[in-house]
Amino acid sequence: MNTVFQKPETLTDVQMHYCPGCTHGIIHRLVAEAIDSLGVREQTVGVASVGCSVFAYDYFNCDMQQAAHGRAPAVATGIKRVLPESIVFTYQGDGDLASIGMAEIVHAAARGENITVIFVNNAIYGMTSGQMAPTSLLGQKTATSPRGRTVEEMGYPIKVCELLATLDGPAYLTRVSTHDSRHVLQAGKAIKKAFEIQQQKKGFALVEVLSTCSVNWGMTPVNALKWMEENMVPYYPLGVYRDVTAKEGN
Ligand SMILES: Cc1ncc(C[n+]2csc(CCOP(=O)(O)OP(=O)(O)O)c2C)c(N)n1
Repeated sequence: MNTVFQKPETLTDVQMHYCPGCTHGIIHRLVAEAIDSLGVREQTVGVASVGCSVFAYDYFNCDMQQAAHGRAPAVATGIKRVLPESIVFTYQGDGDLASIGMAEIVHAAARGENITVIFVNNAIYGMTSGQMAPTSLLGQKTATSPRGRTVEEMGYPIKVCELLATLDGPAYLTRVSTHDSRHVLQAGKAIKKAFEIQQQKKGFALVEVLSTCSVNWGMTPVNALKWMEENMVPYYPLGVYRDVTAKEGN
């Protein structure tokens, strides 16, 4: 019998702790598949951030380092500069990357650090039970915006890909989604490309992956996917915001 589907080598056997309907697990798998397919597991170092994915070091079967909240791009910068032949990625939520870690990511992108950033945008602080994130949508009810986010009180949600695209440093910026299987496949391709960019020493690559948080959104897993498609995708348009390889015709 042929094996047609199996766990990627870059995932351990540890059972993930994610809530039903959360797409962190799918995104872990896509990252692991990309590392497997490029054959770089032995030289890869992942940087786990703080948030629901804090235990990523238990789930990825490669070298992992834990960073303080928001500081993953700085930790990744250090690892990559000391070990330039390694493949270094960060895995960060939107609270981690776009709130406490905003300065870190902007400067790593501006420096054009040759690292891969997986940015999981679920529009909320998941781990700490649903406070408003910089990416929470207008009108979105969270623990700290119980009547819904308003421009008057909280300002506008931050579009990270668009913001980083104002810098000259990044080599690859793209936004993908996990709301259905077609988009999950596209997300996998983007994540693989973000690792290839690093392999080719082209510089900073970030993939923003729209993700669910059904428990803190107060929805069933199915409704959370639908809400993501109907509300997050229109505000956070999917697509490529920078691709230096496009100019080269690759
Ligand atoms: C210095 C510091 N401040 C605050 C916290 C509390 N904290 C832990 S996770 C988190 C937010 C995580 O949200 P996000 O990055 O969106 O990831 P998610 O859990 O949604 O995947 C916060 C504020 C902390 N651990 N350390």
